[in-house]
Amino acid sequence: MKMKIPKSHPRYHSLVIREKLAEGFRKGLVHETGLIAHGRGEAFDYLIGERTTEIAELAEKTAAALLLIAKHPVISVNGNTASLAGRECVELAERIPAKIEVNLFHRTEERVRRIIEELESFGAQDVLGDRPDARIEGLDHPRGLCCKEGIYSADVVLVPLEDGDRCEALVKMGKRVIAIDLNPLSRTSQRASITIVDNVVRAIPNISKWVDELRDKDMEELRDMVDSWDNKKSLQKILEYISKRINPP
Ligand code: PTJ
Repeated sequence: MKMKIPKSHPRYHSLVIREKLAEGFRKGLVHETGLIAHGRGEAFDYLIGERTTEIAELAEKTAAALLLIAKHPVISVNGNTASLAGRECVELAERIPAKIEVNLFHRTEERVRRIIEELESFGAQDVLGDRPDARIEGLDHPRGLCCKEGIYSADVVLVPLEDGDRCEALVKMGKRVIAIDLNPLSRTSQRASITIVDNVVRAIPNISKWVDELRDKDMEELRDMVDSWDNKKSLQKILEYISKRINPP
């Protein structure tokens, strides 16, 4: 049952996000384990202060630059992402422009269809994912299914809430992977080309903001920005930031 959350509640924003996800579960968009994955994300969000850090802001800016220089960028959408930031993913895809492909860890045709319909309700067109005709190399289970004209041929893939195996497999295929993951220690975070340690709810609109700001820059400048990105260093900074919050000097 839907809960009405009073605005005065001290954890209002966090509860609204939870409610959105629960609604996504009731609508058949979110897998039941997506609720558990969200709990882990919430814990890390709490540790970073439930806001976009300067470190994440820079990652979001660099991600926007990479999406703008990409030849064939694709946004991979799963159940949690569709439910928490579906509209924002569609807006980002239009801005870049990029293709959207629904790619699920716990794949069922029914959930793929529902997520596509949800994205279409926000104006998305030609969402890929319901007729996979290729495989992510090295993943032989249904989550390896993908589309030739989408993830398979992409040079840059934005993957919010990814599982480590797939991220690694995409990198092995020579793609640059932008991950959004609140857990800086996850395998996804460690393997991605650019890791954004931020909530998908804040990260996607922020990447859109940077796409708008950077779109008139010349390609060389955007390339330099991307080439100078050091993902390991950024993850180290976020871990130092979290440890200082836990153990102030
Ligand atoms: O819809 P499906 O079938 O593709 O399934 C999606 C889930 C999320 C269930 C699946 O990909 C999964 O099991 O993921 P993991 O391995 O639990 O990883 C999810 C990661 O996302 C964890 O590291 C969480 O910290 C992180 N996370 C959770 N919620 C958010 C988040 N990161 C950013 N924003 C969030 N709101």
